[in-house]
Amino acid sequence: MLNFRTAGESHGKALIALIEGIPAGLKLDLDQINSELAERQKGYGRGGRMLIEKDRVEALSGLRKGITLGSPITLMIPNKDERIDTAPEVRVPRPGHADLAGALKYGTRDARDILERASARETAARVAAGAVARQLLSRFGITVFGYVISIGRVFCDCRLNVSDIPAIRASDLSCPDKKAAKMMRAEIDAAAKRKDTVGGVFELIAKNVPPGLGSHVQWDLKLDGKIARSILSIQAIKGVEFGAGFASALIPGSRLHDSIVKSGKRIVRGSNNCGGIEGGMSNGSDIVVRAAMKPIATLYSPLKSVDLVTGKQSPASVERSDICAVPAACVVGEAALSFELARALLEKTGGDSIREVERNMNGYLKQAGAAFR
Ligand code: EPS
Repeated sequence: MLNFRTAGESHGKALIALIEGIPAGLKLDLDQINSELAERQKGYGRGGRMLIEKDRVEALSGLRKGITLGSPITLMIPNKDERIDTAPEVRVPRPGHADLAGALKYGTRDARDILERASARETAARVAAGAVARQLLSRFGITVFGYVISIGRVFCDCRLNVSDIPAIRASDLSCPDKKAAKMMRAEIDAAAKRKDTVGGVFELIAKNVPPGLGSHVQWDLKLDGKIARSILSIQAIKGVEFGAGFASALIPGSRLHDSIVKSGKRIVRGSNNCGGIEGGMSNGSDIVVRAAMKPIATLYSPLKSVDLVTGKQSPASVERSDICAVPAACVVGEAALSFELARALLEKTGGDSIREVERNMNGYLKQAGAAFR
């Protein structure tokens, strides 16, 4: 089964992604992975760390002449800001971060032991793993992209498509609506001036996903459940919704559910309020997921906290951080969605080599999916 693990601390030697289950015979473009990593690093509102790092992968295993062998793939991203042994202790936990819960759990008074791994720096490794999954998906014509819908109280009222990807990438906020992006920048500047931080919402879309990925037969096999878990596990994500999401609760069934329409030989849907997933399975429509990111927990005007050594009330520790990291989280979200879709695709098709996967997929599409393509 396709899976990945990450290792590495924020200021340790490196971050690692270990990916198992990618079939043999897939040509991996490392430049493509690096460009995803660069995308994660950009974004208006990012802090000083991004000026230090230039994230790039080194492939340590799983490839021969740039082609996957079917064996575990190890990707390493070295940290330029490596100083874990000399970095100062963090004795006053930051509200909203993993500091306090982690310190209590591990019985330490130095939250540095916790934050080094809890840091969103770890998401660089997730993006590397997701970029590998994305290359597998593109063999099957599946595209995943995302964009920022809101920063703080500023919303972009756009519905974007694959043709908008270059404009999304060209935007420092992953939002090609120039008017909205200008107001988003102002929202970030205002937060910075107040010594505050700001969150937002991003939307992810997967196009050309064949129907029948995931399963209705068991709770933990449902595709929406798997995608939601993966996205909710991204640092600072507090909410996930599919299609009409929370608004589904307000709309009557007669208007919410997506009619099934015959169009020539094809079966198409009248709308996509379900976000491309019904009964825990992809239904052939675009998969549409949104995620809400809370504001970054490190505040330059710190909240009340307690010194874990003296036991006295004290302002929370201040670490170098970002004012806003929603565009970066959007890239991590794309990686998470890509990986879950690649896993679901391989669960459907099986196959040790990419040719075997293609053969199985083509057979399946001939039987069931052709009507949807
Ligand atoms: C991040 C690296 C971190 C932070 C941020 C994300 O770098 P440093 O802690 O050295 O400044 O910029 O992490 C957090 C916001 C957090 O709360 O942990 C990165 O590479 O994305």
